[in-house]
Amino acid sequence: RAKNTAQPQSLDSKTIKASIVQHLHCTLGTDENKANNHAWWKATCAAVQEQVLEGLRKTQRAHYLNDTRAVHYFSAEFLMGRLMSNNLHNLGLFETTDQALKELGVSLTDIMEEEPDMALGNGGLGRLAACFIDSLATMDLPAVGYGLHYEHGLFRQEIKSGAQIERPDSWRDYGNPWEICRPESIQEIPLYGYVETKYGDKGRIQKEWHPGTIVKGVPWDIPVVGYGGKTVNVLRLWESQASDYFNWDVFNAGGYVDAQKENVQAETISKVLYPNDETEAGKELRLIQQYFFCACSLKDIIRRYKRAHGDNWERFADQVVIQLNDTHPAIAIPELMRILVDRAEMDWDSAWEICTQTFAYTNHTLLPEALEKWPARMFEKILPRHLEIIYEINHRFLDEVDKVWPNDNAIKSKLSIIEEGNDKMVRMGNLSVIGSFAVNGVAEIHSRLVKQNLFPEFDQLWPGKLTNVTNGITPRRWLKACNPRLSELIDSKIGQDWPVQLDKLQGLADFADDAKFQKAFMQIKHQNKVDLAADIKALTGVEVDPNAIFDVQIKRLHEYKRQHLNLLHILALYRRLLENPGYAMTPRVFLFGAKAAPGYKLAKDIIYAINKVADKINNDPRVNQKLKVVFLPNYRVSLAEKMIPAADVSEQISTAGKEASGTGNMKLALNGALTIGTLDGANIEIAEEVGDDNIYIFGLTVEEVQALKANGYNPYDYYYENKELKAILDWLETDYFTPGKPGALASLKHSLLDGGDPYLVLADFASYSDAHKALDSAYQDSKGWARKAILNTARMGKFTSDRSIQDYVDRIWKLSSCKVE
Ligand code: 26V
Repeated sequence: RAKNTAQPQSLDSKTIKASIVQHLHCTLGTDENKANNHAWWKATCAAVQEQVLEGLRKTQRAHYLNDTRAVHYFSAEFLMGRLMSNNLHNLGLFETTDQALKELGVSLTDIMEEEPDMALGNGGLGRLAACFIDSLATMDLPAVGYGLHYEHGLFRQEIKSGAQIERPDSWRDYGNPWEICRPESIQEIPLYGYVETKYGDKGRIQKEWHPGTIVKGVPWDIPVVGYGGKTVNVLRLWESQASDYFNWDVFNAGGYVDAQKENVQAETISKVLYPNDETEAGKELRLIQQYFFCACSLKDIIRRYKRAHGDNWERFADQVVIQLNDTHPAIAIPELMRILVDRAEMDWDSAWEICTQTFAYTNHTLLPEALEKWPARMFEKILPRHLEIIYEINHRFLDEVDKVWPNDNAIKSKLSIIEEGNDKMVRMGNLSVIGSFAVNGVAEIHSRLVKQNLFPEFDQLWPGKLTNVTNGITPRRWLKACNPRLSELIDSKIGQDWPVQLDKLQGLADFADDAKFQKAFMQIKHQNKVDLAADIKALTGVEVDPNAIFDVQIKRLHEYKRQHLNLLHILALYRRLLENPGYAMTPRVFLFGAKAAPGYKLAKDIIYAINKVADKINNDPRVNQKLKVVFLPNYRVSLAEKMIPAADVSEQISTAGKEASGTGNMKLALNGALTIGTLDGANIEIAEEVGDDNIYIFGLTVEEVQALKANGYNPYDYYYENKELKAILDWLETDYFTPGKPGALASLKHSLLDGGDPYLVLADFASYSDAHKALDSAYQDSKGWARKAILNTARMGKFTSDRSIQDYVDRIWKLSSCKVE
C-alpha cells in the first residue's frame, strides 16, 4: 500500500500572495482593482504552476539519474476535470492559498469555478486513467501518460424543451495554464502510401513503407502532481499539425496524385474526441487518431531509451512497460514490430519477444458492439505495412494454435486476428491478447467473464495470462478535495494519513454507533445537500428540499445502465401517490446526470422522457411535497464533485454481467451514500466490503440472466402479470407527460416490449421496487441509516486507486518506486 504521508512543502501565505500579485501584473497584465475572477484564477494557476514545475524538474532528474523502469499508460482518453483544487491539495497548499486570496479579497472557491473541465474522455475509462496517473505520482512511481490533445473534448450538453443538444466544448479558448508545449520533442508520423519489397544481402527480404503523407505530432505536457508534492509525472498529449515535409519519394514514384487524394487534413486528427462510448464506430479518422498518438508516443519512448542505452535493444523490455487502456492503442503492437523489424533490422522472433514483454492490455467491456474491429481494406489504405505485419503475427500465431488444436478450423477462425468474410476485419481484441504478456479485466466478476465467455481458448492456451485488477478511485479528488467537511471530520477522528492509507478509514467503524459522531456525519451530509440544492436551483430553477432523500444516478446514458428502470420506478411512486395521497414514503429527490452519444436515438429518448416526467411531477402540487425529479444538464467531473458529497442513495442498477466495474459506485459509497444495485461489476466487491446490511442488492444474477435468456425471455409476461407495470408503460403512450403530443415517449415502451427488452428491465422491476421500499423504511430510522452510511465510508479502503496501482505494480508491471529529493 502507498507509504506516502503527505507532509508537503510549506510556503507561507505571504509568499503565495506576492507570487499571485506578481503574476497578475506581469503575466496577466492587469492589477488588483481591474482583475475579474478569471484573471485571479489564471494568476493563481501561474503561482501554483511555479511550484509544480519545480517538482517536475526534480522528478525528471531523479528518473534520469536512476535510469528507472517506467510504465507508459497509453489511453485515447484522460478525463482530468479541473486541476486547481487537486494540485493545491496535492502540494499541501490549499489552506495557505485560500488564506492568501482571502487577504486579497478574493474567494478561492469562486475562482476555481472559472476553470473549464479538461473533458478529454467519455466516462469511466477516461476517468480511470486520470485516477491512475494521480496514484502513480502519489506512490512515487515513474510513469508517463500518453494520449491525444483534443481541441474539443466531450460535447457540452444543453437541454432544450427536454431534449439533449450537443454544443462544442472549447476548453482551451482562453488558454490552459497547466500545459507546456514541447516543440523540441515534435515527432513526424507517416500515413497512407505503399510498401516496397527489397531483397537485401543473404536473401533477407526488407520492407520499406513509402508513406503518402507525413503529419507532425506536437507534445503538450500536463504535470501530474502526486499527493505530498514530491513526484510530479507528466501526461503527454499529442496535437496534430500539418507537416512542412514534402514527400519527394512518393512524388518520384508517381504516387503524388494518389497521395494528395488521400491526404488527410492533418489538423483534423486531434480536433475532436469521439463521443461514442461502448459503440464501435469504424470511422477512418478514429483509426488515424489511434495510430497517430501511439506512433508519436513510441518514438518518444524510444528516443528516451536510446539516450540511455544507445542502439542496444536488449534492455528495452526491462525499462519500458506499456499498458494499453482497452484496444484503442492496440495498433502500438504492430507499430513496435515495424520499428524493430523494418527499421532496426531485427529478426522477427527477437522483435516479437521484445513486443510481447512490453505490452499489457486492460479490457473494459464485454458488450459486443464495443469490441473494436477495423475493415482490413481501411487498414491497407492508411497503414499498409501494419496490415502485412498483422497478417504475419496472425500466421505465426495460428501455427501455434494448430499445435494445440490440430486441424481445428473452427477454433482457428475464432481466435484469428482476422475475421473472414466479404469484408475482412481486423479484431483488435485478439491482437491485444496475442501481443501482450498480461490481460486484465477491471472487477472480479468481469475478469471471470472475460476468461469464461470472451477469451476462453486464450485462457487455455496461456494459463495465467488473463487476470483481474479491480478498479479504484483516487480518494484525494473523490473525498479530500470534493468533500472538505467530511474530510475534516475524518481527520479529527483518525488522523490525516487516510488519503494515502485508505484502509485507515476502518477506524471510523468504531464511531458508527456513537450518537455524537452520527450527528456530525449526517449534519455534514445535510450541509452538502443544502449546497447542492442551491446549485440545482441556480442551474434548473427547481427547488428541492434538503430533508428529502437525495437519490443519485450519474453515468453515461445507456440501455444497459438502465436509467429507464429508475424512471419506471419513479412513475410507480407517482402513481401510488396519485392513487393514495397518504402513501407512506419518505420525501425523495431523484437526481440524474447523463450524456447520450449523439447518434444513440433511444438514449436521447430516455433523457427526453426523464425531463418530461420531471416537468410534470415537479409541477404537480398533489405530489410535490414527496417527489421531485431533476435532470442536471452537462454532467461532467466538476458536477460530479458537487453531487457525490450530497448523495444519500447511489443507483448502480445495470443488468448483471454488463457493467465491467463501475467507479461512480465507489465514489458515492466513499462519501457515505448507500448503494441500491445489482450483483454486477464492482458492486459485488463493494457488498463484500460493506456487508449485506449496508447495501440494497436486487435483481437477477449473471447466471439467472443467462438462464432466462436461454429459456426465451418474453417481456410481455411481466407486462401482463404486473398491473402496476402495465399501467406505467401504457401511461407512456398517452400525452399525459407531453401535452398535445401523444406517443412522444412511446419509443421507450416499444423498446421494452416489441423490442424484446434486451437488458431485462421488466424482469428486474418488481425486485427493484421492493429494494426501494426496504431502503425507504430504513431511512426512517435515522440512527440506523447514519450507522449504515458511516460504515460505507469506513469500509471503502479497498477501492483506492493506490491499491489498483499496487496490484498492477506487483503482478504486471514489476516497477520500483523512485523517491524524489
Ligand atoms: C469504446 C469506443 C468505441 C469507439 C468510439 C469511442 C469509444 C470510446 C470508449 C469505448 C469503450 C468504453 C468502455 C468503457 O468505458 N468501459 C468502462 O470502463 C470503466 C473503467 O474500467 C468501467 O468502470 C465501466 O464499467 C466500463 O463500462
